[in-house]
Amino acid sequence: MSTMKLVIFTLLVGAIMAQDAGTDAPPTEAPIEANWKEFNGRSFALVPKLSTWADAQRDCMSVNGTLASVHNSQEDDFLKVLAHGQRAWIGYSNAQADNVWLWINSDHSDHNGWCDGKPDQSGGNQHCAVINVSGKECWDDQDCHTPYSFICSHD
Ligand SMILES: [Ca+2]
Repeated sequence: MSTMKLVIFTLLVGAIMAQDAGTDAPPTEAPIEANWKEFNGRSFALVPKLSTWADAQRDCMSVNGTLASVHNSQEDDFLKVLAHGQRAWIGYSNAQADNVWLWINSDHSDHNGWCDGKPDQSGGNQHCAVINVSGKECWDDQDCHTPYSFICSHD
């Protein structure tokens, strides 16, 4: 009798494990697709996964987006709220030349939200833009290798 119970228990555990194996991506993998939020005809997603700027861009590209471009102050305000006031990478970089800030998706937007005195190239190695710096709701240039959450966009 106890052998029979053991067999049933084993079968049950096996069935539960088989069911688990069939579920989707593990919770550590942020489902960016599920996070898209519409704003004025564009889509943005906060990804709360601490990443370098390059890794963030690669993750955004995996869902047919890029790190976010920002077209105007309305979008800028929307993103600051979307990021819950926390620092987050956007797709703005001067990696090619110190005085030339470019959007990673080749947008022509000339909007920027730099904090007073920024970008400042502090330490000489800051080539990527982050929003919500120091609770000031504006942008700063930071070392692209710093792990931050990030915002993707697609049009
Ligand atoms: Ca800076």
